Amino acid sequence: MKHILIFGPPGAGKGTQAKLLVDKYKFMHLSTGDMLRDEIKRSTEIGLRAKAIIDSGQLVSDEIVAEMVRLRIRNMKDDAGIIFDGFPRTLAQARKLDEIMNGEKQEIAMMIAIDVHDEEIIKRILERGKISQRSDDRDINTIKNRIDTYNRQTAILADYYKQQAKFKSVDGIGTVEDIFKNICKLIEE
Ligand code: B4P
Repeated sequence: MKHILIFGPPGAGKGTQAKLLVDKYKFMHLSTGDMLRDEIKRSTEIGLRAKAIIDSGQLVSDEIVAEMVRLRIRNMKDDAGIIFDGFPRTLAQARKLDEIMNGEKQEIAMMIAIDVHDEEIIKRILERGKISQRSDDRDINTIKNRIDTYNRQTAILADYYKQQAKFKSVDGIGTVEDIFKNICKLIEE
């Protein structure tokens, strides 16, 4: 089994590329953003707590997210591996993930970062906000907070995986198909 982290700022294309990878390689798709939106839709206790946090552009607590991930991994069947999309987002989450994977006798194979500059991601998110139901995609201040949160709490994870020689990156500017081809090359290397 091959477990891969798709990494990058909000709106870099993590979800877009993760879905294509799942179709091609039959990975299990683990998107903490999707999981949290599902909790919100079902008005669960987690969902009620997460909504305001997501709408302000902050991160939901490490404990809540890590527990959701742990349960999901435990239910893994005979997938080819897991595509982690939007997780981990803090150092504490990365350490927790190592702990969970060790417990399952599994290991992260690589982190693939999608590089996109701020101007482009703001444009993409606002564009998506016109058609999606996502309230965090419509307000420019929320989007700027999400980018700021990424720079303060998440970007540091690149170093964590570089130290383990697991870090790779692709240019995230270009067509979805070209970026996908470049990601596949990294996976198949
Ligand atoms: P996420 O759902 O992970 O949201 P995201 O970072 O905006 O999505 P992504 O990068 O996948 O963008 P996409 O491919 O759709 O998180 C939402 C919130 O949930 C977070 O802010 C946080 O509050 C909370 N959360 C999630 N995980 C958490 C965690 N682990 N810990 C704590 N809190 C957590 O692409 C964006 C747009 O660009 C799309 O419209 C797409 O069509 C377009 N696009 C994609 N590729 C393109 C390309 N090559 N060219 C042009 N447009 C492109």
